[in-house]
Amino acid sequence: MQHEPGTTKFQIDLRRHLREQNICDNLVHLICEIAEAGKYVINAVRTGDLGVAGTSNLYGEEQLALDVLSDRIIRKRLIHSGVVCNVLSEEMDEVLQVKPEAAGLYSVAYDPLDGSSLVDVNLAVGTIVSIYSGCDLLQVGRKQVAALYILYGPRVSLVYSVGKGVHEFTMNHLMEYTLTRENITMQPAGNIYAPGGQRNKYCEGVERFVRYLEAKGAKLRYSGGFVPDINQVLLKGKGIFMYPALNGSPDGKLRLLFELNPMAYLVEQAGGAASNGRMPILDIRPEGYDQRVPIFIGCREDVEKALEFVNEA
Ligand code: AFP
Repeated sequence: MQHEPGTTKFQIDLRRHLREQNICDNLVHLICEIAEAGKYVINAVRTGDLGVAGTSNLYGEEQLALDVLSDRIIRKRLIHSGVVCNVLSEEMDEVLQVKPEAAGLYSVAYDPLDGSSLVDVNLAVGTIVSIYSGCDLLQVGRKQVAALYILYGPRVSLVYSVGKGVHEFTMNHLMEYTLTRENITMQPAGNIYAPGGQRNKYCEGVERFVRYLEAKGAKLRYSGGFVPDINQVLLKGKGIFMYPALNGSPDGKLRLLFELNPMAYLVEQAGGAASNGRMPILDIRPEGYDQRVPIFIGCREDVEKALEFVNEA
């Protein structure tokens, strides 16, 4: 295959696949830039300093050096991409305006290294990205034009959708991505469940739902990393992840903009569902950048069953 000058096989694979989706060239470029940043993030994860950065994000969480470094790598790429209007990461205190105009540009909300506290025990972590057209980052999730995650596990994989199915690329020994799964689809129901949070703080309905799952033989699969846990449910095509409202934390833990909207977009594209217990995640109008929301996400029938238990109680 004749490579275009200045591009590697990796970009042609991903770039070519993106071009086949008949989307705007700026969006193709943006997703390729984010994918390219992933190469530097995985290098930092594998070799970087696990020490504490000595700073904290607006949630008061101490920022690990890797959080800060990953955030900087991705933000730099976005700024220099030339196609970004506004940027906001989970590690930033406020929106960064890169360009004032909106036409032909995109805004990006991202979690640079979700689960970073798991790196020092060598568990999988990931980058989660949500992309909107224009400058408004408080649009409902259904308005996303693309969503993706990069999973830094035994292998590095990138899963994306631009609204035309969900596709997985896996990084080879040359750090090039090759298409490994196309049009990923989920089964109506599954047999694994990932129960986030402390079970003794679950409301009655969620507790009864978990007992229902156990009674039907579902297996508990929970790593504490949102990206690998969702990736397992999505790629096995069966099961449900939940981080429900807890006694004392009515909004759960996970953040709408940086974690739930992009994952809900991908899972719905694969035929699954994502709800806060009352309505689809993608229909929630964000009230603020740091909004947290309870989540039930995975196979459609499993999510529907969860809602039955939650709303019955
Ligand atoms: P950290 O980024 O602080 O490690 O939290 C990871 C996370 O946001 C998400 O990746 C997990 O699904 C969730 O927290 C796990 O939370 P619990 O440890 O409370 O189950």
